[in-house]
Amino acid sequence: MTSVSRRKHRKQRWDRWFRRIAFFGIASASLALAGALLWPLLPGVQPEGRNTASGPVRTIRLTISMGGFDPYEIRARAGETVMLKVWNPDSPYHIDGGGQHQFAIDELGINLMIPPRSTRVITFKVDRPGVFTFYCDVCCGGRANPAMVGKLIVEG
Ligand SMILES: [Cu+2]
Repeated sequence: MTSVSRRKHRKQRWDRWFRRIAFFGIASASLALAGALLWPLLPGVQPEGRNTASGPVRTIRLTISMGGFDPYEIRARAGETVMLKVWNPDSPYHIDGGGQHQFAIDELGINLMIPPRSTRVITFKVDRPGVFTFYCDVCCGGRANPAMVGKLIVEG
């Protein structure tokens, strides 16, 4: 091998390496970007769940409408932070209470009003096990209506 061809050979090898490194660099950067964008869409991953509360966070979704609570029974564990998202699909033109609903648990000092066609989020922590009644008292006969009452079951 002449020194020229050796130099040429070395340069080719270097080019190959450079291309390989550039390829892996771009590939991993794209993967990282795609991951960062898709991460919040994965089931069970709640971007809003990344809050400052210590300990596990449980996200519960609930619908309240003229038909009542769905689900009407929700569960959590003592010590967990519960992030409750309450969706009210009713129309604002409802003659009964203007389509507004409530989510209240007296024992826990929770009293949330959910305007029509909107979601309200409340975060709370229950330290003790127990069965807590939640209700809506602003429509359809209120608490006297069995559909407007539900249960939060906190297991120890
Ligand atoms: Cu209601």
